[in-house]
Amino acid sequence: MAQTRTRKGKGGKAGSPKGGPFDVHGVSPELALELLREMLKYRRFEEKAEEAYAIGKIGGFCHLHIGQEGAAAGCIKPLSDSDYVITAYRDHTQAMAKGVSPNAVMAELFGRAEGVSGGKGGSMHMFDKSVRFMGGHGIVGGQVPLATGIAFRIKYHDENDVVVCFMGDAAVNQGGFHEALNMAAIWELPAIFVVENNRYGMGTAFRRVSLTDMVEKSSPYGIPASRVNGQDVLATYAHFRDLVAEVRGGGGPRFVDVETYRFRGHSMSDPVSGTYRSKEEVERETHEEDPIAILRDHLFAGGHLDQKGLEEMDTEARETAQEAFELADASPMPGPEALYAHVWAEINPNGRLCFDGRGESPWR
Ligand SMILES: Cc1ncc(C[n+]2csc(CCOP(=O)(O)OP(=O)(O)O)c2C)c(N)n1
Ligand SMILES: [Mg+2]
Repeated sequence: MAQTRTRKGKGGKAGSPKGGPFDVHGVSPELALELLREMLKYRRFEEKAEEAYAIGKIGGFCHLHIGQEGAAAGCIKPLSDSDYVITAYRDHTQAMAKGVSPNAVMAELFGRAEGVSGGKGGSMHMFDKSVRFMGGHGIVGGQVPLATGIAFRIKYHDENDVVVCFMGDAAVNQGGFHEALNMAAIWELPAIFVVENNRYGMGTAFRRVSLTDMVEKSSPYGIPASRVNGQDVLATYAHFRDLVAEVRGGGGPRFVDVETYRFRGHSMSDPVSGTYRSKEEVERETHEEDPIAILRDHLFAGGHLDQKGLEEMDTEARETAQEAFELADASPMPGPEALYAHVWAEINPNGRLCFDGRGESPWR
């Protein structure tokens, strides 16, 4: 299923918050406003993280999701609480979309004890099984076989959940991707494999490393594929709403090429543009294909949002990010005992793998 790119608008005009009919992909105005609120929260959070990195509060690797918010909001919103999400290292906003608090994500970025992974994971390793967010994985493509494993578990226990597995475009050339898709296909597992196709793996354009189109990558395994414009969050939401229903209904795995664009460099150490992509391209994409501006303009045009409403939403998003920054900064560093936590695994009397004598498996 191919979706066309969204009509571009200039936006910014105030309108009445009580507007006329709004029927974009069958999404209600209330839900559209919620998606805008979510995306603004992710955008302001990432900008705050960028700022914190620049003043040395965050160290090590840090990959921002700015520009790709539509993928996190649109693909995760249709899921239920008990569904699973797993992703690569560009994971801050997916963690928040699945229910991790911005405070716990920011504290993790700061390497603090109150971080979602106790300060030991950092930017690439957000993990919270209580909301079924299964990471944050630094090895390109490493999460794909894990997703197949989670989907196998769901089917084995005859449960009704689905797993959404995000990956970057570079992951589809990893061996594990192909093994994992094949197994998911033959066992008809409830998995949706999602490529957040921002066109580049670090400085390498996808077209330079693949002679075939992204949507063809799952065809050797018989997995139905589709493509959606990730900068149009309403189209993305509607597409995933339908896919999740099909997969939950026993339809087997799906593969989706979500077209998006990375507005920043690959990580905090890279420039926004370089020899691999032009300034003009970055300018065009960031100005004309910003998922937040596109949805804002839809809502303005339908009269469901005005400038004042937008500013209120934005202030709220900035306050959330600021609070996360301040709490993270005030949070203690992990104590020396953290060195020994999550190191040893044991089998408990119920035959389950457990850590630190807590009698629970990280996977339940
Ligand atoms: C197996 C493996 N090889 C190489 C790397 C180094 N590396 C880190 S990110 C990256 C590019 C990945 O690009 P993509 O999958 O498109 O994700 P994006 O950064 O665009 O979100 C590479 C090659 C790695 N982490 N893992
Ligand atoms: Mg990429």
